[in-house]
Amino acid sequence: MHGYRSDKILDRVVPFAARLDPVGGTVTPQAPTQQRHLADLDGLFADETARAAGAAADNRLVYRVVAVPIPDERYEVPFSVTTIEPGDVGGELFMTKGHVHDTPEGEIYLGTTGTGLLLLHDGTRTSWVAMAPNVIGYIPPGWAHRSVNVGDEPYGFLAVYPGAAGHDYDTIAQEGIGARVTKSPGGFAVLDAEGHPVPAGDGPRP
Ligand code: PAN
Ligand code: ZN
Repeated sequence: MHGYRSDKILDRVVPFAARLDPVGGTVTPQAPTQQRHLADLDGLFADETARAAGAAADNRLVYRVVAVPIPDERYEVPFSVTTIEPGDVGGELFMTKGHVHDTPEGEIYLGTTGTGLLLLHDGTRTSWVAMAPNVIGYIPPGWAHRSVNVGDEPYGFLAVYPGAAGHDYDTIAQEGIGARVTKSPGGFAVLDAEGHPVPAGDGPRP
């Protein structure tokens, strides 16, 4: 029995309800939207020449993140909706930058629209899970994660994570995430650095 806590640090956000609009890809109330266009994604795709040409031509929006106004602070549980547009750069499907959490906190994704893929890497092993509306993807502690739109319509998902997680983008930028996802006649292919298919994750192994 610990009783109630009155620490100031626990009083940053008062109780509230948020509303998810899965079609619009928003949550309300919301903080300023983050947008990532081709021009913001230098070095992300294998074909940097095609990325730069696309940025110079129409600079398409690749993805955006709409978050509720909950601070990224210890004890909070921020959440946001990411929408990745359909498309590709030189055959490599539109994706997020991807990151690993600074502290090895896990995370939960809930698919809301379209079809996507949650790509995971722990520095040695690479895995992925197929995402769709009402599918819950689990990101275990310590696994880097990136999302990819593998369909013809926007892929949206709700992400919920511990506020102390922190976001490290440099590790993936320098070392990759173990696989790339490309268009293929069957839909998409998840290939490692040697061009071998990476099998999908086969479920929880507690
Ligand atoms: C997500 C991601 C979001 C955008 O909310 O931050 O999908 O991807 P990048 O952060 O890799 O650009 C999440 O995993 N938060 O921890
Ligand atoms: Zn994350």
